[in-house]
Amino acid sequence: MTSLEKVEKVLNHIKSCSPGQDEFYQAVHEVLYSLLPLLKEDSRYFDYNILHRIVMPERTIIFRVTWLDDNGKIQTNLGYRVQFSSTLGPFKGGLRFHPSVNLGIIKFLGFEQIFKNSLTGLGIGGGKGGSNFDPKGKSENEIMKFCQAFMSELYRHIGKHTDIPAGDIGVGSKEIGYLFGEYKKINNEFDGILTGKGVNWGGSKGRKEATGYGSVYFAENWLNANEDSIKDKICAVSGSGNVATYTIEKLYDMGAKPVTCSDSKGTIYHKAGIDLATLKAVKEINKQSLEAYAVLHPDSKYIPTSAYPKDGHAVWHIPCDVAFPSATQNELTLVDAKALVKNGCKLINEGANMPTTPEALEFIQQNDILFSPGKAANAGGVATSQLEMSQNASMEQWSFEEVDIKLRQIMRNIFNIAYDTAKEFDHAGDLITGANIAGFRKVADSMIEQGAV
Ligand code: NDP
Ligand code: 2IT
Repeated sequence: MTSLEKVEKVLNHIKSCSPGQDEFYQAVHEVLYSLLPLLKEDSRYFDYNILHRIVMPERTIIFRVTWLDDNGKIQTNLGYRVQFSSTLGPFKGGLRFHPSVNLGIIKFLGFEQIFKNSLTGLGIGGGKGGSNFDPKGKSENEIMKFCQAFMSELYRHIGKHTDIPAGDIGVGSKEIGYLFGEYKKINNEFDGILTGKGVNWGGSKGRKEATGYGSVYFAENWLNANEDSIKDKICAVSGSGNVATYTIEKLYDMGAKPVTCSDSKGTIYHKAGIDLATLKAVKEINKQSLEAYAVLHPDSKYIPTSAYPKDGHAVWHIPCDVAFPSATQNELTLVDAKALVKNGCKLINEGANMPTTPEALEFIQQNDILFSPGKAANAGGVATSQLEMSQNASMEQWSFEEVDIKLRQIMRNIFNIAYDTAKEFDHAGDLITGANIAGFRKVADSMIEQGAV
């Protein structure tokens, strides 16, 4: 059997034993195919059955979360924690609270997290969790009640040497606070079992900003390698949550001009440049739709989803030099990729996890445009989470500047390893291949060293 046939066999196997998990198949498909140059030259990965093992979570926990809403009614949601790989360290990865969450989505995120965490060069395994709970339209009290109910089951599966969750979509410092409080109450222990904590009670300075800042540092490295820089670039950013907001903040800091942001209801195009203070006030503080931004800035344009191009997203049809998809999976389609290329975009830098569809990726690879895969470009968040764990373990708190210097260095290292590995396998400039092989090789070699477990 050829390497390709063996890869196809693994893919068919996961489809038959875990039906209906499209996002998970998508993530596995992308990673496994890009490993072919490595698999062809090193048969050990087949001899030790690494592919079949690595696509299977070490442990999958699904649980019921029951809580009381403000009317005293009993509500129920599903909770998940997929502990994918502890080869390089304790399971590590975020929690997502969004109505679209299901096992396939948590598995795709957990699978990506294995290789992302490996690329950081830090000792962290991969995992992900969350719930189909929708925080939108819930009162503060209901969010707190839900978080407490979620932790009343999750607590028995996590620990500072076992599994350390953090935030993701719908889970920010507020939710982490409620989750932490409940864990502490149950265990009677003040422990670093979550990251993204408040800076007054064990959180790291710079963690909130880290994913967005890191994404821009990654883009800068990629542009520098092409004798260019982010300075003066017109940038299209999607999303308006944690990653998008701090991407926009860092873009201004480095002399670029972000002109867009978006949410689940629409897109803002502000040619003069997104007003960061308004964006934070509308989304972070008031939790409004971006329509409110356009009211405050009549020179900006609001495009509701009903006016999006067919099979596309308005944000990618606005001319830009660099695109930062920073909202969610599959938010940049073939139609969008064609518009970006047509408008002369130089770089697509993934801040979100798997925002680009497979068809869009294929088109991008056939065209003269730089691409940064999310598992490399958005790794600054989880890397800074590990810096938080390190501070918790030593009972220290580092300054914002210290954390930022380390983050910049980590992003440079990730870029270098993805870039050099692509070259090593005759795929110069293809950071998808470079990041996947580099991330995989370290985990797979370590699995071989740790035996059949
Ligand atoms: P937030 O919850 O802070 O923000 C998410 C943003 O994306 C919001 O603007 C939201 O719009 C929008 N969004 C979410 N789902 C959809 C959807 N189905 N369609 C359209 N828009 C959507 O999340 P984060 O900023 O933390 O996460 C953004 C992305 O970055 C995710 O892919 C996440 O996995 C990834 N990521 C996050 C990291 C982190 O540290 N937080 C680290 C690495 C990656 P609305 O406000 O209308 O809901
Ligand atoms: O996708 C991600 O890397 C995150 N949501 C952050 C995970 C973490 O543990 O900080």
